[in-house]
Amino acid sequence: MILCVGSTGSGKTLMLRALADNATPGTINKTSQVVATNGANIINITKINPKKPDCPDTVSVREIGGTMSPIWGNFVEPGRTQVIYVVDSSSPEKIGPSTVDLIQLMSLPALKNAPFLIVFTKTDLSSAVTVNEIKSLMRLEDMKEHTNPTLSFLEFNTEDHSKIEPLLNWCLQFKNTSYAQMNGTAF
Ligand SMILES: Nc1nc2c(ncn2[C@@H]2O[C@H](COP(=O)(O)OP(=O)(O)O)[C@@H](O)[C@H]2O)c(=O)[nH]1
Ligand SMILES: [Mg+2]
Repeated sequence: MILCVGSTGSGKTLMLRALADNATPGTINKTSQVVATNGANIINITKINPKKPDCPDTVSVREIGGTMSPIWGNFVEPGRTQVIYVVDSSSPEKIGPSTVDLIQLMSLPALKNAPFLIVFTKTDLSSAVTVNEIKSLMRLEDMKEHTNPTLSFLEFNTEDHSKIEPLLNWCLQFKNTSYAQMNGTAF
């Protein structure tokens, strides 16, 4: 399962909701989500495959709130977890703590070489720091070179519909095989 983590208020819930709804810009209700996620949400993301409309591609993402960072590792299954790490590009003051949390998560033996995606959120805001600047502040290229070569990067904001598709495609690489698609052969 994909684990979606990052600091409180970084935009995880809205991003996952946009993926789940395949939303168009402006349709994401930003005011309804005023309570931080304290527990863990599981969101199913589905994309209809035009060749097989009866068997949509589905992947489950578990969101875990920023206040639970000390126990993020408890949700990791060795070899079976992928990580979306959300960084709020409009809050430079959170970049330090986000870097520390990321290093701790990445250094878990159970996540060695696990697929890791960093998503820079809220890039629509004028206060947002550029993606290149955050990458350099967090030394993400060094992490990619020395710690986890799978590390990849995307940006996301709720105002730009074109940001949904790349994220959706990254998630769907890890789609669950539905029972209907197994056709008995998987057993
Ligand atoms: N402008 C803008 N605001 C966003 C965006 N994503 C999230 N927000 C704001 O950030 C707040 C926290 O988002 P939420 O998804 O609940 O964060 P979470 O705690 O990481 O799940 C929301 O209430 C929105 O106001 C975005 O892409 N653009
Ligand atoms: Mg949340």
